[in-house]
Amino acid sequence: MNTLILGPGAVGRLLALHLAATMPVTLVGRRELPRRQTLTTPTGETLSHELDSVTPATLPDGLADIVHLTTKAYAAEAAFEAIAPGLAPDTPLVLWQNGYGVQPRLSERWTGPVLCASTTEGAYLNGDEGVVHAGRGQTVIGDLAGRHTRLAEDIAAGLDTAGLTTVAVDDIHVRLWHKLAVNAAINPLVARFRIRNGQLRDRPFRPMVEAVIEEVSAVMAAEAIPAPAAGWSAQVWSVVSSTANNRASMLQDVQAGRPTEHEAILGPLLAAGRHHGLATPALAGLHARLAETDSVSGSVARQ
Ligand code: KPL
Repeated sequence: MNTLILGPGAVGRLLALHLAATMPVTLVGRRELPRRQTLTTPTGETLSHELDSVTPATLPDGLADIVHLTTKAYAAEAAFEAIAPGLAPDTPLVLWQNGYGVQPRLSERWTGPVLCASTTEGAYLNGDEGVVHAGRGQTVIGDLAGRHTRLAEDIAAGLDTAGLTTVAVDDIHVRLWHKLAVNAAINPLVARFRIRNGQLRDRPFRPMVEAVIEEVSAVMAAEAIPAPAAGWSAQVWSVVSSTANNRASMLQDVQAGRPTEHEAILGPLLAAGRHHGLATPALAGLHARLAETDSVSGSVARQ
């Protein structure tokens, strides 16, 4: 089973280096990477594999039996469009993006089965040569219409055998919204104020988080997304505590002058709020602020 990993960032290379022990894997990115890639495990061991690395222009047609799309949310559709003409129309596609936007759109558009994955695995890149698996997590996988249960189980079993704890679920839509809700309460604020997650517990940030949670809870209730067992507030504060020392992904993006995933994370909440006639001033303020930051860093990057 030839596996394509489209988007060789941290999650992409984490997948590639796990799967490479069990099947042929090709990385597809904007530029070719060194063939020898190294995985540093959470216990500090290093494992190396030789991986093929190509660009969309040098990818041979018909190579993929399955595609894992692991780009950032804002880059996913363009990246997929660049390789889609060379894929068999029934090729399974697995989406690993944050937020909720790419998933319904590509599920609608792609001719083959589309699955969505949501993961709490922690990883960061170690330059061009490899990836550090910083903390073990869990991955869930399923499709939005519940039509590909068997395929989700097979892919989950393959990832699990490769060493990434994964289960197939029949409520991936709810799982994606839950992750989005927690991300919305943490990521935009830490990116806006350039702080680590744990600092959200202190003044003046705590009431800002509470204001976001209140808006998110109202939107989730209106969308009929069930709250986590402990409630939204407890869920968010528990993630803040367990990731207290993290520089969240959106903060890392802002600090590196990269675009953020604010549209994928806040956009669906704002759209759902509008649809249900709910006021979401805290979410709207964060969205506007991050859009401004993105356009400034974008214009600096373009100079
Ligand atoms: O998933 C995360 C991220 O960094 O994107 C959180 C939950 C905010 C942890 O840092």
